[in-house]
Amino acid sequence: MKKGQIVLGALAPHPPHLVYAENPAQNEPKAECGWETLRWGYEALRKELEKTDYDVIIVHSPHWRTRVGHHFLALPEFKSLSVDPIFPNLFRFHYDLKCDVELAETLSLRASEKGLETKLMKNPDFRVDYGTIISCHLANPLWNKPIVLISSNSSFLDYSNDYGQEQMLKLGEATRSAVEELGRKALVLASCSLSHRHFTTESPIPEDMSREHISNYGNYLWDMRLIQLMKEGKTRELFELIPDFTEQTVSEFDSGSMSWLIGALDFPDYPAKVHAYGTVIGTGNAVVSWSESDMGARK
Ligand code: 2X7
Ligand code: FE2
Repeated sequence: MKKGQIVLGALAPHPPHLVYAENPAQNEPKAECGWETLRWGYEALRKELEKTDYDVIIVHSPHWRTRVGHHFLALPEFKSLSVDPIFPNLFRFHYDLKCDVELAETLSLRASEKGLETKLMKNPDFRVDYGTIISCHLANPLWNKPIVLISSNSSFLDYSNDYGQEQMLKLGEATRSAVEELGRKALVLASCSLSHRHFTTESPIPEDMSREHISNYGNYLWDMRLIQLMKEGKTRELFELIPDFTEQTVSEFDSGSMSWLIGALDFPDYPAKVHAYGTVIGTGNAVVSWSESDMGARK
């Protein structure tokens, strides 16, 4: 069997507003428009994916939090209604998701060999979180690729940033080895925002873009600093900054999604493609990709 490979990795944020504004048939609430910059960024990512040969999506989501260990969806299909608990007015999405169980099991095994606590989720009634659904839908609205979903373990919060970072690097390495071992061509998605201070009230028309902006200048500067490092291919510096960034901007990076992505891609040193930066209810979000072809272009 040919050795597998991660063919593209992306920072793929999941504000429910983006799916709401796209009006897919699966989502009950309907919008007029909204958050175009980010949606056009996802459009650019999808164009890139059209040219990319991949057979599975591996996603790490901040909204499937597990207290003990790293969990993996491990049944062939999950079908239900996913509702955002904060924005049920924007996101009630009927999903039907297929899983790559063999890859999930191998990933879990490789992670436990590295000393990580792991568990396979085999409850058929398990409801998949909105973070997963949104990132997967925006990257691949056809839903024609199987998914491996990884939970976010709360090691950053329960132990320390250093411990969390160490765990996520191991999980990233385990992800890469499982993909290589099974000969998969994988798209990996870190489903998270950048800065995460948000407004506590919503405008009467959620998609009224005259009300949308970053929550504060400090968070904006932090977001730009991180994006600059991505553009310069400086993922080691980025990795080192994650604890400070997370603390200052209450970022979802405390879920480990971004650290896992960097680990899975083995600290890419080539420039990332920044498809978009935009705000959603005051949070900072960027659609960014690292692809095998970008790396090839530089070598
Ligand atoms: O979960 C989210 C998020 N990460 C960003 C913005 C708005 C809502 O939900
Ligand atoms: Fe979120």
